Amino acid sequence: MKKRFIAILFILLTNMSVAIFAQAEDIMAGDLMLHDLWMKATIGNKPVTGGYLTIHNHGDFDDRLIGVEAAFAGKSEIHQMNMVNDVMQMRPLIDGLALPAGEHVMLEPGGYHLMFMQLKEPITAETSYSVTLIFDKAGRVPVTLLARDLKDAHSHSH
Ligand SMILES: [Cu+2]
Repeated sequence: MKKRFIAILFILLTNMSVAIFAQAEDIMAGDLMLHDLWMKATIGNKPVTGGYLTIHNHGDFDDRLIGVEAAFAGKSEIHQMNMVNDVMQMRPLIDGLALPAGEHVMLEPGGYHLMFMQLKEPITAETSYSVTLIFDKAGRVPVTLLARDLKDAHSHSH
C-alpha cells in the first residue's frame, strides 16, 4: 500500500518537473514556439549586445517578427548579418523577419539577431532580462533572455 503511494507520488513529481522544465525552456505564443532564448553578456562598458532564439511557426499561416522592446536598452532592433566583400555587415530588418508557416527560423550569432543598443546597464551572465517580442499575428509576447558569457555562448552555438 505504502509502496504504491510512493510510486504514484514519484510519477506525479516526475511529470511536474518535466512541465516546469518545458515552461522554462520553451514559450508558446499562439502557433509560435520559442526556444533557446539567450543573449550575450557584455564585456566592460560595451553599449551593445545581441539576443538570440529559435522561432518555430507551427501554424498554417505565415507570421512575422516585427519588433522588439527592452527597458535596458535605449534602442532595440531586429538585425541581419551578412558578409559583403569579406566584411561582416549588419543591417536592421525594416519590414521584420518572415516566419513562414511550418518552418523554424533561427536568430543566432553571425545571422539574424536581436540588437540591443544604448544599453543602460551592463548585461551580466546568469541574469535574466525581460524583453517583449512583437509579432504581426501573435502580438506582443513577453519573454526573458538569460545572459551568457561569450565563451559559454560560443560553445553552445549550433
Ligand atoms: Cu546587429
